[in-house]
Amino acid sequence: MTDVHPDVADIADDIATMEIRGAAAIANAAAGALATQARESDANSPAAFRGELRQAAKTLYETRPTAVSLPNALRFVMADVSGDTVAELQESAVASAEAFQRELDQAQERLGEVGANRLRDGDVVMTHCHSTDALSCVKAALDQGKHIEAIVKETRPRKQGHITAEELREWGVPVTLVVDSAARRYLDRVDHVVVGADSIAADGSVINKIGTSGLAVNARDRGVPIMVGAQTIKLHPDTLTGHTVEIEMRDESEVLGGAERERIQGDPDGFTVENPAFDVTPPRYVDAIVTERGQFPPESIVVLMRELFGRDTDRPWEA
Ligand code: RUB
Repeated sequence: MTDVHPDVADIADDIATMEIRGAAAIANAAAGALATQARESDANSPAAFRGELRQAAKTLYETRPTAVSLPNALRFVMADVSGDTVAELQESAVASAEAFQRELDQAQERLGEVGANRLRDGDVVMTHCHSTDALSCVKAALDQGKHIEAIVKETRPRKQGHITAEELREWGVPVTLVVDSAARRYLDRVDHVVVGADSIAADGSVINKIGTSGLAVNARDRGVPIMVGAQTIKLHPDTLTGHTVEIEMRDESEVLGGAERERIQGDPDGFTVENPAFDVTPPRYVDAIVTERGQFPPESIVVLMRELFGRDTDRPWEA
């Protein structure tokens, strides 16, 4: 078996441990890692080079299962690798990864402009977790001169809400941080719930950070519209053929700290901790999915998915 470059192994480790997190950042890092693998390769034949690249992609693929942006990124980059010599293959892999990364940035900027059109001057948004796609909508609204305020859910257990709060404060947005269980109480002050997505299924279901579905149900109950900012790289092509999206289960240590664990586990019989990282919000709770191709009601996202992915769900890291 070929070894992956140590820098690629480090990036895979950073993704698995969430040093690098969020679907877009994971896709960007995975593409960058493939470029590193290609650039640093000392393969002595095109076949050996392709084997190394496959192994690198497999290592990256196996880090986290829910954000489809990761396999989509690997697929996109590897689809465009061509050449008859190792040098040609290296050059084309690096160019393909860089093109992918450029498109990722541009898509986020474009979807931000679309999402910003839904926000009015003076609106209050509620956020969950930390999504660069969702935040790009807020940023674009600010750039349009709108005043926006934010109620930011903490997002247990990893508290990615703190990252969101920090970023919004840097942009001058007044922020109120609340614990997750306070969300419903604050919804009557909110004009839009704005979240991101790790994957979007063919039926328009949105897979995002655990707690999104409860927030969406509450928001619907309160009549607050829910907008999902998601680049098309978040569309999950396997769901076109009936596959479901795997929900990552993370370690219980994220939920229970050392002292808490000792106290509760004084009587460990029948005691378990479950820590699902994501949940599924059915399409009926979502008002709009905002992409770089425009906004879509969730039920029609399948049209875009077919157009962009067709039956292209191959797994080049397994070839
Ligand atoms: C992050 C999360 C984000 C999406 C979208 O989960 O659920 O809402 O990944 O983010 P985690 P982005 O912190 O477990 O990776 O819009 O930046 O792609």
